[in-house]
Amino acid sequence: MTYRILDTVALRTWLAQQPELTDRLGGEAADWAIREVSDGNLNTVFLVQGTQGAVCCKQALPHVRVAPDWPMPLERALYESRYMRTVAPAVTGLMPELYAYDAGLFLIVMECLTNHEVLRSALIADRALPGFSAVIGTYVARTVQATGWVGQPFETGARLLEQFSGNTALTRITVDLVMTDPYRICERNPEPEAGLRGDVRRLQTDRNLHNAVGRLQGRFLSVRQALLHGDLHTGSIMLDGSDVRVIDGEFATMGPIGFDCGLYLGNLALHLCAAPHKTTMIRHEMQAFWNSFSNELRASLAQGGGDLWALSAVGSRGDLIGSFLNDILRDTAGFCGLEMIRRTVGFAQVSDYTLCATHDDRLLARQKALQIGQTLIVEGPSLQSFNDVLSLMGL
Ligand code: SR1
Ligand code: MG
Repeated sequence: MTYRILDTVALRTWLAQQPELTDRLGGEAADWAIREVSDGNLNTVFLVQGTQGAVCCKQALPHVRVAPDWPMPLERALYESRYMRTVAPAVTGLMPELYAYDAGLFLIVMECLTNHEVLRSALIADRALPGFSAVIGTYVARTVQATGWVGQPFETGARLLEQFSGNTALTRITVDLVMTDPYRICERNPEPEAGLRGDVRRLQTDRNLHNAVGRLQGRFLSVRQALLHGDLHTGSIMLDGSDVRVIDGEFATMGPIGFDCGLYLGNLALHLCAAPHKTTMIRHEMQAFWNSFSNELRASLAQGGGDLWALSAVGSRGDLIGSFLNDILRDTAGFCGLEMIRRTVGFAQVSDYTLCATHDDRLLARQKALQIGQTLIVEGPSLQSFNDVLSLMGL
């Protein structure tokens, strides 16, 4: 099918020609209820409700949806579908099921999470049932075990490198928006409010900070430990009670495991800055994430399976696993800091700050996020335990 941007009419026509999807939806095409629910920065999303079932359709646009002047290659949909196929066997029930991918339309058709809510919105509205972070920890540990050099024969990592190294357009977004723009004058950065200008100037001139950011850029671009989700923020997670699903794997790339961990924790930390009265809950979620992630990864690595460490007897592998997890912890702290800063002063900011009751509260929340972010970036390489990470966040 030749590429064209779908509206509800064109999508209905296309769906009606897909026997597997019409069976799933049931009834006649004219009876299906189709509505656009696009919410993210990049793509259009439609929910289609038939008489027997529903599907979610996500199409890549040739530009950034929220910035139409910013061209963006369509291939991100291919990488997202590839990511879903790659990790699905390891994370059954933790992501939507992929039903179909149309290579010409750059269209993903997947399970419709009708009753789920985006985690960021659920947190803001105080509707998130505690315990979601333990599921995310499990999700990250399982994707690492299934795709990382440590958990699999090296041929698996080599194949994944080939399959995902072409996802350069979205990796470019991450390199620019997460690791570069907040630390330089750049027209993509929104004009900071007056009270934040001094903080932003410091971000752009602190040599020590720039060296630490440079180190993290190097880790992100050269450490190929496992297949990352690549954009694991609280807007990439959906909840329905205790049913937790990870969505939006279009930024998938081989990279350092601490990147996924850091982005997730960074978004919880941002929520905490905006809603300091939720300290106990957020601290608990952060700890639950790290416990489930590190315990599950440690247990699976102790069993072996990869070529890495194959020489060490099962009994002595513990030392290597311990130092590997420490490296992940240090990366996690640094990437968490980068995420906090870019979501506070960069192109793609977060709605959590709308929780602040007054302008002054919001300014203080943002300043706190910038301060914690810088500390995590600079101190990250010397951290020894997850408690150290929590302490740097004032927890
Ligand atoms: C131009 S895309 C901006 C941001 O939205 C995505 O969700 C990623 O987080 C990206 O950095
Ligand atoms: Mg997204």
